[in-house]
Amino acid sequence: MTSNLPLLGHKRLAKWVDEWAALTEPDSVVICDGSAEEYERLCGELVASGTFVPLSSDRRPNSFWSTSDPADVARVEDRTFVCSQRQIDAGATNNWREPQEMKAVLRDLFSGSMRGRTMYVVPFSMGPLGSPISHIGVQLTDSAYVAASMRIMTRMGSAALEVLGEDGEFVPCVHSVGAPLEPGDVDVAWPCNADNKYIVHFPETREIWSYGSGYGGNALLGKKCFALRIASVMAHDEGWLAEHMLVLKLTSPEGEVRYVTGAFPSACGKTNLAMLIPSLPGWKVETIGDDIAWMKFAPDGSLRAINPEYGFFGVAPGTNSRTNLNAMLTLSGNCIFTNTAMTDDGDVWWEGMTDDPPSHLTDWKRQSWTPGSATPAAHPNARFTAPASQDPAIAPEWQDPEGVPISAILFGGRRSSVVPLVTESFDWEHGVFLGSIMASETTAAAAGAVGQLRHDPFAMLPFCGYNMADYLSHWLSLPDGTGPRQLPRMFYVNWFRKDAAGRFLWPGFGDNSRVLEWVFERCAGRGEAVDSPIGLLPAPSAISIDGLEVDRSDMDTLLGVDVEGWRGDIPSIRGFYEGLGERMPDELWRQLDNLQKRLDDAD
Ligand code: SAT
Ligand code: MN
Repeated sequence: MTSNLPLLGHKRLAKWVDEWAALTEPDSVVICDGSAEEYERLCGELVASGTFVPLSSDRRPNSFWSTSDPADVARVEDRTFVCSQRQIDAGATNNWREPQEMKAVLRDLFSGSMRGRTMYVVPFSMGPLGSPISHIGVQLTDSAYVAASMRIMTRMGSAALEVLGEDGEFVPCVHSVGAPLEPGDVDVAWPCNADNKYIVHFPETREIWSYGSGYGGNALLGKKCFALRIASVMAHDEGWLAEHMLVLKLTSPEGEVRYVTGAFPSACGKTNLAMLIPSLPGWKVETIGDDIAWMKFAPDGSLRAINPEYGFFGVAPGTNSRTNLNAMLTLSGNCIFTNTAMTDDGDVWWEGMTDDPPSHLTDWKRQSWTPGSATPAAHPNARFTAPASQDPAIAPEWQDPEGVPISAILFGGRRSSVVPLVTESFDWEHGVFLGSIMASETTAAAAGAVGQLRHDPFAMLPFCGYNMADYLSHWLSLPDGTGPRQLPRMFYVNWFRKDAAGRFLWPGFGDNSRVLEWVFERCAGRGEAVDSPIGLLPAPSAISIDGLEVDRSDMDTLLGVDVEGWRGDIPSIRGFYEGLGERMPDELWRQLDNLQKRLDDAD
């Protein structure tokens, strides 16, 4: 075995790498330095192995197209485990196994699993290097695709090792695609072990072991596994927040600035909202992050957020210059595309990118495709991996190690009925209640049925690394810190309301700035609100519809209280709360009873 291990001055790290190399038996071990030369070398190897197809240097310079095994296209929630010592600490919403038992199963699988491959040692910082809010991880992986992607998605390489020094703390992340090569074996373009996927978290020891998948959140372990599941546990224990939230900067025509976070489930428009071009004149939205926020209270009482990531792993289908021009510009080069289609002249294409598809494509299964074909050219969960720094709307302070002060938190899901365009919570506790009753129609971001309504509190259902009831208590406890705390206002939004004919009532995208304006005005102590059984609603005409095709009666539906609809939701919320178990906080049960009473009184 060849290796550049002597470069590791961190003894615990070197020992850990040695142990895993001995178990997984790679041909060689390479410590990634994060340099451009190394990235070029990795991409060259991926082209040689057929994983990457280089795109036309005129159309997408320094960019690559790849397609996965059709059995490895999304996060696998049924194969994702939280292995705390006690099952109750993983809670009702996580798959659980006794940690030592799970480790025994996985050790067998990892044994020899990197044979014939290189083990990359990928040091990375989640968050700006050296920020008091950042943390370091080190991922071992036998996938060059993952190592290359990690360089886009995280601050990867020697700089992260330097922060670690000789004795720094890191979250150990082990990843194998589970496809060892014996002498004479020919590799495939997308090695994986489709029938044996395990995405496993050991919250108490802050470890991640991932086996069998090479796709997205299953394999780029800094993202959902570390920055959400493990970090949510760290945040709970240490009094901060690791959340599935975009972070945006909103500037009014008068030049006033507010920062807003938003929790939305996967594939519900976080990237679009974070890069939005307001239809309202004079307003400006800039991006801090599009998927994850880490937040801590600063000594002055403000809640400070950083984006722990360095790139975007965004849903491609539906993205175009009308829905998200800034994303399209971000994708102009230096990107990896996975499971999109490829054009005959070496560019990418996906459903919704242009009004009419090209006359011929290679689809995500690498088959010839023509318009009218029975299957989509791009997989619905096709993704781009793009450097955040290329976003024309990236805020200058997006890498500020101190983070940005948050004034408002949005919660939202895909709800074709019942939930209004926007509601503000009465207070913090009611805001936590609104976050806890979020529900959303499922999307292609996770394997399984699409379009089914499921409860997804704070958009964290698949990402909370501990008992969801404890998570909700953690949110309830935040006002009680030592010293003054400036708590953000909370809003429940829904861009996805439809009429009886199935038509979207709200145009969304750039017009969501009209809702952001009201949020901004509320934070500034101005915007007008009216009381309702479900929360504070914008006063009629508080949301501008100038220039929209939306008429007043649509607005009445969008901003009205569907008393019967809400009452219809209550049994399912009760059932969900009951399912969360004995640790479910009394405050939220009381909130639910109060909502029921207010709805009954409204009759
Ligand atoms: O988890 S992924 O990063 O693959 C996609 C998502 O669910 O947001
Ligand atoms: Mn996400």
